[in-house]
Amino acid sequence: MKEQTSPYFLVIGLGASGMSMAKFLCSKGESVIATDIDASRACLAEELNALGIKTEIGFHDQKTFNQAQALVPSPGIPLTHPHIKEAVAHGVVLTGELDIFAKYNTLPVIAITGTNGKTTTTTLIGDILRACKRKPFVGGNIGTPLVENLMNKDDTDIIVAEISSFQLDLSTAFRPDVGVLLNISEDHLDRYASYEAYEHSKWSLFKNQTPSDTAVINQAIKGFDKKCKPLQSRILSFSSYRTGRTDYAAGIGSKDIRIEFEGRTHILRTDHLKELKGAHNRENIAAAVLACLCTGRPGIHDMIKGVESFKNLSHRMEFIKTINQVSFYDDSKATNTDAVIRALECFKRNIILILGGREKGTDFSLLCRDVKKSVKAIVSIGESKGHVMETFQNICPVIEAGTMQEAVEKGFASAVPGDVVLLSPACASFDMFNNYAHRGREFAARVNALEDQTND
Ligand code: UMA
Repeated sequence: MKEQTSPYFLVIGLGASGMSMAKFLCSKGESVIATDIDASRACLAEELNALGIKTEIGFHDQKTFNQAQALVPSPGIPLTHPHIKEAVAHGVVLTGELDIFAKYNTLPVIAITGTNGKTTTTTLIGDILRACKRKPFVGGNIGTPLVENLMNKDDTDIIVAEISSFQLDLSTAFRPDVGVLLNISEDHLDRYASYEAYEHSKWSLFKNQTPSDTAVINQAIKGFDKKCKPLQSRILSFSSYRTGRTDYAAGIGSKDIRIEFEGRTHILRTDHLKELKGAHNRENIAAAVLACLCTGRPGIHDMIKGVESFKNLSHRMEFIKTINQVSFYDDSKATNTDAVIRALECFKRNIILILGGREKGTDFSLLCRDVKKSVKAIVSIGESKGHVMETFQNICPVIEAGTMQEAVEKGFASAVPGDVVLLSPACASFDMFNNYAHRGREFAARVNALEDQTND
């Protein structure tokens, strides 16, 4: 392939995001070079080469970075990467999926961010809109890059986008018609200089909104009033009844949600929703319903049908099975402490907790109060074993396990009938697995193998 002389976009990383981005930019007639540090991505590079895209695989070349018109890093690549820093210092523009998507997209966008519940709420909004006869494209951090919709438009009439802080950090122009901020708690502190920097990233979802746009925000987020002040958007907030405030668009009780929207009140019963249990899911429902109400007044009955059709997602409090009256749950998606607290709240007691993995600046002590209340023993896995032992050894028995098989077997051995063995690790999975889904599948496989052994 000949030397690239014209201005080009450098797509960095050939995971889901980078592959779609390289193909999309190429389809728009842009010159593209794609690079990935991992030599095993060579087969993916062939697919791009066939489209005329030059690739640099198994290495990153500083010269290629410095001579680019713009860098498009994949969201998982830190912006402190030395090659990126040097190129930016040379004046190379940094951009990302959200801005490139915003430039070409013509459809209304609902964008959802938050530390936890993003995927559930994004899926739920998709379900509600479908029940209201809309044709949503559901993508973003949830798995399918947004630019995929620009390449295969079909009959989509609205975009529902799960957005991560990493994606927001690369955006200057993204402006969703409806932005949803579910909650903020400690996460990704290996990537951010401080918790405040992470918070700032999450709130930046609204920074380009105008008075014709809507921000759906949880009142329980720290600094809610102060952070809302500079926003230009119409604000629809949701809150638990218990706070005593009444200036919300959705009030959340223990069995229902009261929606006040444009002069009308709707009461949504939630106690029958088996797939959306817990206070955190009532928040997700409230946010989803408010976001959908902004999309052309859908009928409340259709919206309720959409909520009722929701099916629980894999690796989020997913029931695997019961063996000798011990229940096993896969909550592998719980990669931060707040998500683990939500999981513990669902059972309240008799929990054997499988905890640990690759830390992200994780402060395990945030779990101490809930572990004291509801956890009988911890089985610790992964790189964080020492930190887990140090934090919890005076609270409950901590048992170390080298593999997921050992973790499941030791968890089962510590349990008595009526107990729950819960994989809810509070950590990333990359020390032992390819991703959280791989970790969850391995857990389920080991539980199934255990059942076979106990039946022998
Ligand atoms: N790489 C390099 N150079 C480096 C480092 C990495 O080339 O210095 C390469 C790797 O070899 C690999 C690629 O970069 O080939 C990986 O890029 P990536 O980590 O961005 O992964 P993608 O597969 O592109 O997935 C990304 C999101 N990943 C992250 O934000 C970490 C996915 O979110 C998202 O679904 C996907 O784009 C589509 O939009 C996952 C995630 O964990 C689910 N998100 C975080 C979260 O939810 O907490 C934010």
